Amino acid sequence: MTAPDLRVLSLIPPMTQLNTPYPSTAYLTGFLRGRGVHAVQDDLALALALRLLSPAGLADLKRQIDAVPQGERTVRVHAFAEAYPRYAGTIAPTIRFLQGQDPTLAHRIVGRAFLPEGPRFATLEAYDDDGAGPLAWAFGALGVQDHARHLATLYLNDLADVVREAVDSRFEFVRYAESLAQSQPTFDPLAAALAAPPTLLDAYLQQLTLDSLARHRPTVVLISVPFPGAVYAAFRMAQTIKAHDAAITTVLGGGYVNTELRELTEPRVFDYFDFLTLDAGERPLLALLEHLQGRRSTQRLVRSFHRVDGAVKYTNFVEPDIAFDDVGTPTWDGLPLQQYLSLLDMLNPMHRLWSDGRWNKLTVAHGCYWKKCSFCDVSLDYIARYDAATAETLCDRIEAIVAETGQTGFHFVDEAAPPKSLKALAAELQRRQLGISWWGNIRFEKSFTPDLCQQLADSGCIAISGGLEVASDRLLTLMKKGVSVDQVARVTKGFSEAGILVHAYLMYGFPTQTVQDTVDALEYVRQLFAEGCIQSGFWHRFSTTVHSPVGQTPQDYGVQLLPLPPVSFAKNDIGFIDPTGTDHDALGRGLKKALYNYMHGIALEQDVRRWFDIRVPKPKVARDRIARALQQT
Ligand code: B12
Repeated sequence: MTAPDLRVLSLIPPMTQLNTPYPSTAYLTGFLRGRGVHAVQDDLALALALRLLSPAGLADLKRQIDAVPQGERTVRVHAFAEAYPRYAGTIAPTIRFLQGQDPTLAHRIVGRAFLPEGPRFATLEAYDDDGAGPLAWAFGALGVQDHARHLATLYLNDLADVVREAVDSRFEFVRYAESLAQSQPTFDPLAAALAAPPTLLDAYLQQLTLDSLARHRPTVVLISVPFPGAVYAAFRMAQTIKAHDAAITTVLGGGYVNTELRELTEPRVFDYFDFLTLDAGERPLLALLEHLQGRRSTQRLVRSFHRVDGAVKYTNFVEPDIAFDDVGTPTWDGLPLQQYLSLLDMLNPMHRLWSDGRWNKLTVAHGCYWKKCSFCDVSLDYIARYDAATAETLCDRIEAIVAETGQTGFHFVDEAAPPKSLKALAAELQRRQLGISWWGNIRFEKSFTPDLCQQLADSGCIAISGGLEVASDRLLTLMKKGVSVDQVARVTKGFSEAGILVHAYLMYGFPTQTVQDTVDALEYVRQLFAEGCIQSGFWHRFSTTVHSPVGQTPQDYGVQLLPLPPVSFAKNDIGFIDPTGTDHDALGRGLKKALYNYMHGIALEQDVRRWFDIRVPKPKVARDRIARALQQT
């Protein structure tokens, strides 16, 4: 397709993450360029953070605080105002340090006299619950750079607290005003927020949007909302674009739309956006661009919402999606790759990979090859439509991305990368001698043999995460996870022995889960750490979504859904009643405490009951259960 008259700008709204760009605009821009469309991109999440975290940004913050009477300031805000000259003097060098542009500053930062230290630094001295000791001890194991990055991250977190308390209570570095969009049945809260006078952050975003328009002079702006925490800003950006030039076509898409806005009937959304599209963006966009060129009627749009005579209309003229082999190579061209911030927030080794380092993001396949887990949105396209590419195609993409970005780290963003594809990919990476590092999410399949784990490590795999969910064979079967605890033990041991960091996604609160199940799950997890199978983990509280099997056939899981109010906007989470009546909140506290300590190698031999602050039964799992599982092959 040639489209000389169309100029497409793709934007990432605040906030997503600060260490690397969220990949949707890179995918769409790469795809559109491959089809001859003039396409460019900007990351306004990073731009907003850098605008705020600058000497001029802190001066604006201080001015706003000065307008508040002393007596009305919170303790944090007061502390910031007192120490303002030190913040103003340190912000620019600290940002440069976090961008990796001035590493020698680390020595001054770890000296603890350079950065002003607000309340967030108290965590360094605080004793963590039950035994881990002051967090500071962990720095014994960290180098100077990491230690300094952690301190600089605390400094930024202090500033984010001040912004929240003085300027905009909805602000966080990885989500912004999330509650206005997440599972919000009506548009009313968002509409009210959008009608309110702009906060300092809104004003910045407005200016950044106008700057981007001036730079790129687009005729079409694609705004991508992967998560609820990017939605408010997306609407603010669209508001600015429409006020600036109503003739610019605005389009909204991304993971949030694909998940939560499928039943949209709210016409006010179209005061901001001309079109919304669902699922993989490539095919709907081609159709839409043809429409904008007058070559296709609105009746032939693909998976698109628009407004007709004041009502929302959904059109899905069925055309096949673009095969994953043909979507082309994402491009990061136009994004300021040297300006992302490598933050070191938590000492959880896997979370560290999420927020630290500029990873190129790439999918090994579209969708999930398993698509059965009953807690997952298996009915949606991004899970249900499995479509793989050859190892040659993937390696071509990898080579092109390394050549373009100069960076060799890859995060494979699949829900669960397929073992067969990973094996072929590893062989091709080795054959071409591409010295990349990579990590991503997998399922703990039997097919990950120790030999395959070693081959993956040799091809550059440094870490994997996978779901152990509730470590209980009964519940793993009920949730159709397709793995057993013993199998997870053997597979994770294989990865660990190959030198690959293993992170387990853990879940609690699944339908019918009893206190005994939870205690037993923790006992398994304890043993997996003690036996060196896993090094990292995180407990998520189970929640039901409307597109998951639990949300669709709750009776199969022994639970009853709570009715939802009428929905005209977002629909996702849904409450449920579990007749088991287990107090998961109380148990969750114990699980998190235990895991935190296990990740530091602490108390691995002790009875798991010690972590709970409520009375719990003895584990029914034998203390050598995992050791025995590891002896079997
Ligand atoms: C990898 C991943 C992560 C990683 C990395 C996140 C990151 N910042 O890069 C980790 C594990 C850290 C993560 C965290 C979270 N995630 Co996540 N994550 C994913 C996953 C599996 C892939 C995302 C990805 O990179 N896809 C590749 C890109 C290219 O695909 P895409 O963004 O969907 O873009 C395509 C289309 O959507 C469309 N499109 C996109 N934008 C636009 C715009 C326009 C205008 C158009 C026309 C089309 C279009 O075209 C693109 C190409 O086809 C998705 C599920 C999935 N399979 O997509 C969930 C998903 C996006 N995550 C989700 C959530 C909720 C989160 C968290 C908020 C969870 C939490 N509570 O903490 C956090 C937020 C983290 C953050 N602030 O950055 C949800 C969002 C659903 C929702 N309710 O909005 C998803 C959909 C999974 C789910 N169903 O739960 N996540």
